[in-house]
Amino acid sequence: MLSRRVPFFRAYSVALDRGKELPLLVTILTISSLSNFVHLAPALAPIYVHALGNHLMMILHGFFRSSASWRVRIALNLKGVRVHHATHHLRRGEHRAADYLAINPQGLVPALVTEDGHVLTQSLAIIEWLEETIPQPPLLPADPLARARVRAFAYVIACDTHPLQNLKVLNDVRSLTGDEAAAQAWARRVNEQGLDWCERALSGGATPFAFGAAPSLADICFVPQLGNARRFKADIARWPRLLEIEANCMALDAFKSAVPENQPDAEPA
Ligand SMILES: N[C@@H](CCC(=O)N[C@@H](CS)C(=O)NCC(=O)O)C(=O)O
Repeated sequence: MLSRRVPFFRAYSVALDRGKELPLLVTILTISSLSNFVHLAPALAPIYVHALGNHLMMILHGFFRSSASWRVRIALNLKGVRVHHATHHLRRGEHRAADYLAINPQGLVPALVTEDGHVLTQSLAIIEWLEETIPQPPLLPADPLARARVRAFAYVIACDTHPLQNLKVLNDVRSLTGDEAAAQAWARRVNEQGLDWCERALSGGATPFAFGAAPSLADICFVPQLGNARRFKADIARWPRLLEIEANCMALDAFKSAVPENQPDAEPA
């Protein structure tokens, strides 16, 4: 990648990861360097354009493998919102660094920084904020009963499944048992229990997506969780209806470009 090879680009990407003030500084320095080194103008112009563009963009703090970040990436894509990605490597503990705790004191990803600097945390709160500020296409049905059903399905994943298998819980299981195999088995079982319920809730349905003809908050939540289930080597064949809906989701660019492998910080499997 350019940013790995060229020191200036590297400095620029680091600046982007720190927030909005540093990129502005870089922009100003770039403009002043243009007046001194006019011959560099064509090479520096893309940085200038990128930096200015970045000021008009929200920043999504996340991690490629984080399924809560993945939910927000899908919702942003469905709403047609482009963001700058600031990444924090969870295994290296970067989400517990002081500069990230200043953004989200809970030390979890995702966090979304709006164009005017407001910080939003908790994936479902972020998605509901997007829904309220950019209503089209809707991620929740209009009917209150139907909305409650979609939300209940999403909460099975976001409240009753994912929190039991996130990194800090698995680290606790590891330290309590001293046994990596036990931690992996725990994560697999939690995923199987949550997704078994999702399968039961949707089996017998014939719609392309979980709750109808278009993707909703329900699909946004269960698709990344299926990704976790695969990572923890769950027996995914037990969820034929979820797999069928997942295939329909993956036919959409919004879902395809949100997968961990397609993120700027992705690592080989
Ligand atoms: N309920 C939160 C969960 C956020 C969460 O647990 N994020 C994980 C990544 S998917 C994380 O940051 N884990 C770091 C850790 O457990 O130390 C949400 O939906 O945003």
